[in-house]
Amino acid sequence: MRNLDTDAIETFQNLAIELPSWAFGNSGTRFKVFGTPGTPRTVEEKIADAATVHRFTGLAPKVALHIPWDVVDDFGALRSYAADLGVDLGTVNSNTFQDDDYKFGSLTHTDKHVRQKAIDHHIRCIEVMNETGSRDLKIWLADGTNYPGQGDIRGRQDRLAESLATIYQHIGDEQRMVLEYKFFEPATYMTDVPDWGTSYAQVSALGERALVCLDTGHHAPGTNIEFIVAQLLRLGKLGSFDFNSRFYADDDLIVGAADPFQLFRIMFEVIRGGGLDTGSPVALMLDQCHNVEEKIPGQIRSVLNVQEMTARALLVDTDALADAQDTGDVLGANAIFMDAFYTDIRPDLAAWRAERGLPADPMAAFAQSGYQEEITAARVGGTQSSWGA
Ligand code: LRH
Ligand code: MN
Ligand code: MN
Repeated sequence: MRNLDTDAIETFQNLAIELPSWAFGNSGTRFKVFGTPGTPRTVEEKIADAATVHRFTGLAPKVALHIPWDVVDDFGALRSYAADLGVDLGTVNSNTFQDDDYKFGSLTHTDKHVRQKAIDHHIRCIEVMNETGSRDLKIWLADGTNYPGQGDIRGRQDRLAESLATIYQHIGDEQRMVLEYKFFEPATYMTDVPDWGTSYAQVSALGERALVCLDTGHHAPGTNIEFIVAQLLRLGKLGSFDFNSRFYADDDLIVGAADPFQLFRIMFEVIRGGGLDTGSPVALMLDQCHNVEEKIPGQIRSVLNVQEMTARALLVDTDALADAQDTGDVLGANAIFMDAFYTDIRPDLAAWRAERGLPADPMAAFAQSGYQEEITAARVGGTQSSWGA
């Protein structure tokens, strides 16, 4: 690959992206969820579609589950089913946001019975992880308040800390817990884990197998996300990413669609901080929904975007950059950075794939493969899965 030395090539080859099962189901806005021909009706069908993305790109060897959206009788059998299709089951996402009992919170609730119910759900998720062979439990909470005075901010943090500590005791030696933050939605005044600092404070109190999850759509507009990436890597507390992109809110759009330069800057810091080194603890996951576009190509496009910006970030001449930075050459340093970003590496990536027996153009190869037509014909009857089921 052009201009990449051996180390950079090794880093590049380490790229592996986990796909969210829910990206293959129908999703929409609060106004309408559109059905799409061929949409999976079962967890198995979602996994088959995720495995297809991996087959065409070689980039997506794991599928993340969301519990209870992806509940099956036998998770061990699901693991074997996935393995037969060439993928592993990845992060298990807990869900304490779709139950009437959680109206005023889950792990932070004032009622200890509701807190216990939410804790028990997480313990069930850890049992699922034991069966699926998953390493990570990802916790995102919808907990928060809508009006000033509605809840005791401090008391909610204390209850959160206590609930998390109880769950953490069940995390196995080879397992980890990642805590995802989001500064808004569904709560409107404050959320209980609004930012990386809160997540960092909470997980730091637990132990080394508790880490922060950074969802790129969960910040205030204008936030310098790559700075947070650099800081968390520096602190050894960046556990995982939920990649997506956004124009306005938590839009869950294709990663790199809204702002490819931001994705480049993030990948530069990931690489700089060792996040793509062999054995790195950073899990790269997508958390996206495809409302109006086709889902499988939507996921193919997404992983290719991450690959492309990773390759471009690896093109940065870091020695020259360090020199320019050290000598106060502001414009020189910026030019070195931008040169890499502006380099069109797509022909090199196509050649790279072809050399490895992958389609040079995965989007075109998928379109010509007949897979979409096959699932459209086969998946009739039953209920299509959607975000939330
Ligand atoms: C919340 C979130 C979280 C959920 C997912 C469906 O906005 O990013 O990761 O698990 O969406
Ligand atoms: Mn997320
Ligand atoms: Mn989100």
